Amino acid sequence: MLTRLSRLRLMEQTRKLSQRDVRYARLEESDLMAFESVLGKEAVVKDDIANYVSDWTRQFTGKGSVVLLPKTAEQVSAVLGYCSKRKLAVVPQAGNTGLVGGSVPLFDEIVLSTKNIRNNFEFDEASGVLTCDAGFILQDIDEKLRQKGFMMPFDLGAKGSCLIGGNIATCAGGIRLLRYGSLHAHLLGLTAVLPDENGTILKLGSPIRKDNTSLHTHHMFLGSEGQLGVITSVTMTVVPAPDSVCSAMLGISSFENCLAVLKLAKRRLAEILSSFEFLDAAAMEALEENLKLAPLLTEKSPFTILLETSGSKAEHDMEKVKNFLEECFNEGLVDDGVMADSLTEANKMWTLRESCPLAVVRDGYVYKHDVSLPLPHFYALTEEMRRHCGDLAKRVVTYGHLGDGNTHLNITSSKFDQKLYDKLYPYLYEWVADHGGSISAEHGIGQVKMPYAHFGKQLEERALVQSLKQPVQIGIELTGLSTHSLGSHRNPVVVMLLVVLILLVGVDATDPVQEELRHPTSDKIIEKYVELSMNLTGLFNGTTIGEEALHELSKKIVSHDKDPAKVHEIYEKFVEKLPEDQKKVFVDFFYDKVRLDYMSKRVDTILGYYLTKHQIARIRHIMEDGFTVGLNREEIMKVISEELTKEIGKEKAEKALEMTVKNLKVFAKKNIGVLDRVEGAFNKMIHEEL
Ligand code: 2HG
Ligand code: ZN
Repeated sequence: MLTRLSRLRLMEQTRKLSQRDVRYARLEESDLMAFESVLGKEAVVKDDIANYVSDWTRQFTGKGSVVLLPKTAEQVSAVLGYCSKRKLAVVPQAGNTGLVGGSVPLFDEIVLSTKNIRNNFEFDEASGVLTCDAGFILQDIDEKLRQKGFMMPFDLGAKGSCLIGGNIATCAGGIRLLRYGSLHAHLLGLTAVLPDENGTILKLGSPIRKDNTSLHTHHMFLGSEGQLGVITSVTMTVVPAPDSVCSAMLGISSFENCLAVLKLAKRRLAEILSSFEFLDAAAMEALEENLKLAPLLTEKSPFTILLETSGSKAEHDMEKVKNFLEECFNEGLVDDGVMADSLTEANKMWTLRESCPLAVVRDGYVYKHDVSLPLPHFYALTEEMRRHCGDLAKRVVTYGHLGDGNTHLNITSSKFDQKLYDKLYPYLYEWVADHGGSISAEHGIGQVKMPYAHFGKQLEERALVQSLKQPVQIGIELTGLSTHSLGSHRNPVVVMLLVVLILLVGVDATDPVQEELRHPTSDKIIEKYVELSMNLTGLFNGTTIGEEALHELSKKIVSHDKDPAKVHEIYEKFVEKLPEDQKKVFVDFFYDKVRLDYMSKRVDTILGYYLTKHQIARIRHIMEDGFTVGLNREEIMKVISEELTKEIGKEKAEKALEMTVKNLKVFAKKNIGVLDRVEGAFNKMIHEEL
């Protein structure tokens, strides 16, 4: 169960998402005129833009008031260069078929749609290499290629409206990954425009198959969700279209048998196995009840598998599939099954699978999940969530790409239900990370998973990602999609708790104040603003320093995040204006906060060496709970040590605690009195929250 403090933390995160980013300028009439002069009047759209500012699920709607429709990379460059100079926020958008709210404005960003960038299309049959503009629709590309005996190596339900540039930006997976591999196996290069003052046009990679002359920079854009720049053209390999395709639907009574069938299919069908899709009984029910799509199997089975082979010789493939099915029946792995005898029959099978997203939406509201799990845990997640949600959920439905370990767990209710939401998060994502899974398999992070993006990821990896992103994000940050934030979501209670609790206290040669003021890894000012504001108001709660003044101060500090001299100046001006009694209170508390933030980062780094981020988060929850129910320091230490031992074994747990305590002791020595003051403030806050 989520504690009150954990809920507060989530509310804090939600609040972060609902505030306008103060770094960005507001759009003015003169900006629209500038866009019109670059793109032409018809490409600057202000009316009927509902479909651009809302996502497919209609769960995310931004306040953007203009959509730009450039036709070339040069036009994108002119727009981004202009926006960068003017500090106007932009959200890139392709087909807007995403399911995580990643391609619509968070606030009032300009939508830059790539759908009209579709002039160049070149395909070389000898090498199988395609170069085309980012705005081509996946299905249109596929149809063009099929005329020449080729096809795209991936396929997905949204093929009729998703765009190739968006597919690359999300690293789309789909139903044939099992056979042709992920887009990393196919992407050879791309053109992208950076959001800097020059609107730099980057041409990365090349159309040749082997090119090891440099870092494979184009692969950084795969799955980057628009964070790095706007993709305007793509170069990739495609595959010969198969001469024979065979689909079969199987009814299976246990999940264990589904895995046994998968194992056998990989062995017996080997190179021709192209899809292994999964639907549970709840998915079948939703299809029948909400879309009137009847099941194709006569028996109702707890699990349905849709299997596809793609090969070059029909008789040979058919024989293989028949033998395989026979073996499945003989082994008692399959209870019921049909093979498609015609394209119409195959289409009926695929309609069932591809209509699942629509079927669940019809229940009213859907909490969507796209996660990867090691196969033994694939369906255990569904069972766990069914148990966990109880009557709160209308339906707990699972379909997905079992062959890739990618499950789409869709939990429905008739309308948005805060209770169900609170029950689901962060519990579900913690469960996934704890079981060795990924919280985003193929749909990306977007707005939906932003607060959990760090689950299961090593601190060092996130730091590396951040450092790689920085040189690219030299101008404006493309918002909406720029969600892989490194920003800490720490609230002051937790920061203090960590220090107070283990109780001891240092800092090495680096000056903590300078360290904080530099904000070296600051990536989203809004997060900084909310965090700083909350920390300051929390810390000064009960003093004579007013909240308004602290919000104002936070805003100013984060707006000049990159300029330490300016931050100092702001800070000093603020202190100067305070009456004498407040001056002292502020200086003391402010420096305490800065020191503690610094120390807390160090502790995270130390613990991060032994624990994953979500394990650290859990330890923090335990500490909070312990404090909230009134355990003393020794008792809390004991609980933590037991919990750590459970997670990483006794030896490592002891080492992690020893290192943490050692660092905290040094801190205490160098910052005499800080911990006592913080402990006092912490106790006061806990009382107020209860
Ligand atoms: C699919 O595989 C898509 O059908 C959508 O990735 C998944 O609706 C979903 O959750
Ligand atoms: Zn999928």
